[in-house]
Amino acid sequence: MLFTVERYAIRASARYLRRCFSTSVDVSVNHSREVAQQSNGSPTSITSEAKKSLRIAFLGAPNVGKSTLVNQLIKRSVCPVSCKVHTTQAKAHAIYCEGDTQLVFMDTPGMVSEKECKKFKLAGSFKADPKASLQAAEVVGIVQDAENIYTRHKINWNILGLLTEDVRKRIPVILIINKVDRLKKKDILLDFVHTLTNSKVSPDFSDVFMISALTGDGVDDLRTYLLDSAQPRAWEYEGHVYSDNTCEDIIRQTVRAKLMDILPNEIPYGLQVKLEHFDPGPDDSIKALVSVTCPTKRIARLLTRGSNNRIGQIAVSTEEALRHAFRTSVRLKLAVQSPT
Ligand SMILES: Nc1nc2c(ncn2[C@@H]2O[C@H](COP(=O)(O)OP(=O)(O)OP(=O)(O)O)[C@@H](O)[C@H]2O)c(=O)[nH]1
Ligand SMILES: [Mg+2]
Repeated sequence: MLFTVERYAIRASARYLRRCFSTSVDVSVNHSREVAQQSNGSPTSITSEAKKSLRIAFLGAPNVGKSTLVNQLIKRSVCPVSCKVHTTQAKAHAIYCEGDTQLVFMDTPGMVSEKECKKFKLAGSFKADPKASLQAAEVVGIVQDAENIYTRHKINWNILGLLTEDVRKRIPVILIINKVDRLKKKDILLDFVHTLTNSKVSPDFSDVFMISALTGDGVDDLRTYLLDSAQPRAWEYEGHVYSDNTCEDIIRQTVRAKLMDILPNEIPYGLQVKLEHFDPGPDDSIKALVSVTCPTKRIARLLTRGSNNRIGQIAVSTEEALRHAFRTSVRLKLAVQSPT
């Protein structure tokens, strides 16, 4: 172990306390005209010998906040986020450049067992993608949900299964305790971090971070740590690229995530979301038409009728997220379809 538990618990808590008195990351929507351009760094002026890079995979149980964290780290909402499980269905790269350094974050679907995969009829990517991301990673971040009293003190078994001896020797593993904003008593936090780091089955964590991906608390520290850990190497992506997904994928996934946020129970999992029309204008603005096909008329009515105008709310919140992703003006139309 690089640090004793006590030492890094103290370091981590000091970091946490410091953050409690500092201002949080600004995640306000930026309307500047900038599609597929990083706002920071000027890659063309950096020689390839001076460049540094790091690939980071995030693993965690479903809904712990992996995608929220990736979005905060790259300062764009490119990964779909919702309050329900299984929002992320396949791995995606999100890229952040600062000065001479490029960080490639790998967002992954929440870890599930073979049994859960079969039970919920999940795509093969739920099993394959965390493993593939781990293979490609140079640092792995295990994300734990501080709010979940049932799971916060133990590392998910499916993750432990992937962290073989070989992987543990090859890749530094960091522990990321997320959703600390949900804890009223901070001593609870130190208690379960102590349990996690002392557990015989846990890997030897290189460091521990206590963060809130939602408010941005602690995320700057994590980003700085990763920037400092980057290796001299050519960049994997050109400096203007911030996702390996297309704009079309990001639009479709964001609509799906907003449907998951607003519709109850299992309903959103049965909807088909399709990008029908995508029109990037000459002024960099984006117009898009997305169809949402419902399995029954009743579900279509749930979206379109009633005083709460669910489909209108979804359009507004999707546009907001997409403006934050693309940093340009976005006009979105949603068409609800049902069987005739
Ligand atoms: N209070 C609080 N909520 C958070 C935080 N981070 C994420 N969330 C919320 O947790 C929920 C799940 O976030 P996601 O980022 O979609 O989680 P995920 O781990 O990517 O989930 P899957 O892709 O389904 O595995 C969303 O409602 C987020 O707003 C946090 O730091 N604090
Ligand atoms: Mg996710």
